Amino acid sequence: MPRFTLTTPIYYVNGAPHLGHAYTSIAADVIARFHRLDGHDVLFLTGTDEHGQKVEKAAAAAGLDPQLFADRVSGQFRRMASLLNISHDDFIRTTEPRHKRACAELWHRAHAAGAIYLGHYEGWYSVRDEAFYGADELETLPDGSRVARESRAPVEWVREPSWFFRLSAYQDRLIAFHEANPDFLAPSARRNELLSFLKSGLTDLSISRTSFRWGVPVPNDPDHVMYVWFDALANYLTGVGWPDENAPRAAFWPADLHLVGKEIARFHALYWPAFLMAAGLPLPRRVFSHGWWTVEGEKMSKSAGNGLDPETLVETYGLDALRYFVLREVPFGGDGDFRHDAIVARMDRELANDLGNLAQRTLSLISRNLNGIRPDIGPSTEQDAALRALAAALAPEMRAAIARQALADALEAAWKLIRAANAYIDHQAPWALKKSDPARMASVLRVLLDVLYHIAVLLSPFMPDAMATLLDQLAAPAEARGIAALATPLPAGTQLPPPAGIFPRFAARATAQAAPC
Ligand code: ME8
Repeated sequence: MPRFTLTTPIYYVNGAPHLGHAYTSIAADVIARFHRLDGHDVLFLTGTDEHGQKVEKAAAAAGLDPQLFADRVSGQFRRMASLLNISHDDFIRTTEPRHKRACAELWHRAHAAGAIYLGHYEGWYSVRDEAFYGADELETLPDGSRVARESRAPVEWVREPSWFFRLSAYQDRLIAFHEANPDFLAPSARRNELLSFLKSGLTDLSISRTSFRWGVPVPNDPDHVMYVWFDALANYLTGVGWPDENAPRAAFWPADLHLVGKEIARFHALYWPAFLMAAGLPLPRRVFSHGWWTVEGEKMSKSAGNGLDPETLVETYGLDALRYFVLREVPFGGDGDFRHDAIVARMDRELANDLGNLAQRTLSLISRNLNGIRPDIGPSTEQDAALRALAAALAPEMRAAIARQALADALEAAWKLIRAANAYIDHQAPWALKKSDPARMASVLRVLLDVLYHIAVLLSPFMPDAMATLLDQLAAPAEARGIAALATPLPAGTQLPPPAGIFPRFAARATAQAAPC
């Protein structure tokens, strides 16, 4: 069985989860579910990033020991995953012993390869971004303080002994790697940015700190803790059981896909490959960096405290509508602004009208006119064949889109079929055929059932609960819910359950509350 390993970033525990984190997790979940549906052996990793000065400071501000603080916030991320129906196989916490072991081993190997040396660090550091900045990346404010130009985070001058990673020595290999693997970092605009950064020259990277304690200790130098990104990136190895070569998941490395937000593309497409090269480990196959959600034009962030709460969003719109909307509204890779009217419009127009009505009309005609019995496949007209061909093309089309992480394109392919099926039902008018041509009515309804079957299976990664309900209504047995099963028509003669609506209009959602934005 082909394997597929994918990851989300591990989220910092310095604040509560918001829509931005939900977004990456939902996108990764859709990709993981699609691969499982396609018969792959999937390893889907997520988790929390719990070390660093930012967490130490947030814990102090909350009056808590950092571990207790991390336990609490990590628990919130775990609950977010469960609320969003995220089907991860593991949840990695960087404070776990298995992770500290992986970090120490990665360090050892890079050190043994001569890629790590002891020096002094001096420079501008932002606690909030956990990053060092060059003077050219800063802006001086009227009060004389400095901030990082892009993130607006304050920076401070830091001087301390530090272990360095010899990043400069990897510059040529990294350039050669990116040139030989043009699909490694997507979308391509980010790759171009990265290549010009790479070609402008790399300086060695400070990878340890002595100014705070909350981190993984540096092997053989306990005054130092590891730089949080060295620690964090290693989580992907922790997740496959590394360095245990006999770990049941050892064969799941290298990862096929790291999904990340655009602000951390550089860490994943530059530092991470360099660390792995130093340790003599295979590199991941792809990094896809998506865009940012804003609320009223402002980037959501834990530091700014303007994040939309995933729980409120789920209560207001329903989980599957939220999952659908965030992936449909914005081409994956681009930025989006979350607007209440936009999600309501899509719920009503696309979910309730286009898909909900198609299912409702088909299933209630079968219930009323055919006693709810699944009809046989009849003689095929040209229109029947055209619609069936469109349905049969959906799986390969969605598979190709998902392989490029073009999640909105995958949804558009499904909607092309849904719109064609709506045009077909209007044109064939099966409700008018009951007396004049009942055999043709049954054939038309059977074509529509088969289209709904394809749609329900192929949209199930996006909307697992709603599509499971639709598959129940189609009486599709559990073993007929994968992509390979679509090649075999469901047998005629099965009794379908009484039809019930799948997607209520927004106004009809009994639990609808005040809009969160
Ligand atoms: O960066 N829009 O953690 P983090 C879209 N711990 N996605 C967003 C978003 C927004 N407004 N805000 C956050 C870290 N995200 C590190 C990662 S990985 C080895 C270490 C998503 O809690 C997006 O995926 O700041 C982004 O990259 C991630 O959350 C950052 O989460």
